[in-house]
Amino acid sequence: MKIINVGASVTASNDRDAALLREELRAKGQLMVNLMSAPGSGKTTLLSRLIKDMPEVKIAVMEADIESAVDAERIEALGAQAVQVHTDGMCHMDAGMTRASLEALEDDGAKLIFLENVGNLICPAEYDTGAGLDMMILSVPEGDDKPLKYPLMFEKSNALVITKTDALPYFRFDVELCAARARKLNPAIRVFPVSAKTGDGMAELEDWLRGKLAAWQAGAAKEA
Ligand SMILES: Nc1nc2c(ncn2[C@@H]2O[C@H](COP(=O)(O)OP(=O)(O)OP(=O)(O)O)[C@@H](O)[C@H]2O)c(=O)[nH]1
Ligand SMILES: [Mg+2]
Repeated sequence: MKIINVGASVTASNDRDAALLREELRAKGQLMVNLMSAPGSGKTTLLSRLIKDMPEVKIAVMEADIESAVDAERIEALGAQAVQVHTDGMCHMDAGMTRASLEALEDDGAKLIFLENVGNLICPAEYDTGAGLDMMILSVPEGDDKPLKYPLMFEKSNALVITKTDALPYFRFDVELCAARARKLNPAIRVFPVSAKTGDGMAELEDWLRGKLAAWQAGAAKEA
């Protein structure tokens, strides 16, 4: 009886597709940000706030969900281009699915493109989407122990946004302890405590994103 594990070859082929996609986007000066979190952590609310707060940066959004178009409708209502992506039951996006989603976006000059990944703290971290930045959200009601229980997403993310800080009085959540747990897994991770509801802490996150976009585009210009 032969038993073979084909998981590694699927991952390797996805990694190649993702690397190619990333270079194509870089050549066009487009920074794609893969936004991951558990369901309901506040991804669409955070994106809505970024679109309102950063009018000088043209933003487009790909909303990946198993069903419905409610998130894309929320983004379009703000005047930004959005495409709703249905994953046919899958709990993550891979590089091929992301390329197909990007092709559905019209080229309206957007330089910052967010992929709101499927709400799930586990599977999305396992697949490289081709994004230039990986960003995750952990919200205060979820608890500060999540880096201990779901380490992979914290290891893979460039930034951790701790959101719903306006709810800190009602939950046992130690922001410093959570940040320390995340940094133990990933010393380079940037941590941004914010409330997308009140706007608290959003300016720091927005400045970081502006800096990352400028660096991404400068890298592309240098290579051209
Ligand atoms: N108090 C508070 N509530 C928030 C904040 N951000 C989001 N919420 C609420 O959290 C709930 C879920 O927010 P969404 O932005 O839809 O979350 P999501 O991660 O996009 O959800 P899915 O796409 O379904 O995974 C909504 O009721 C929001 O109003 C925040 O900063 N503070
Ligand atoms: Mg959403």
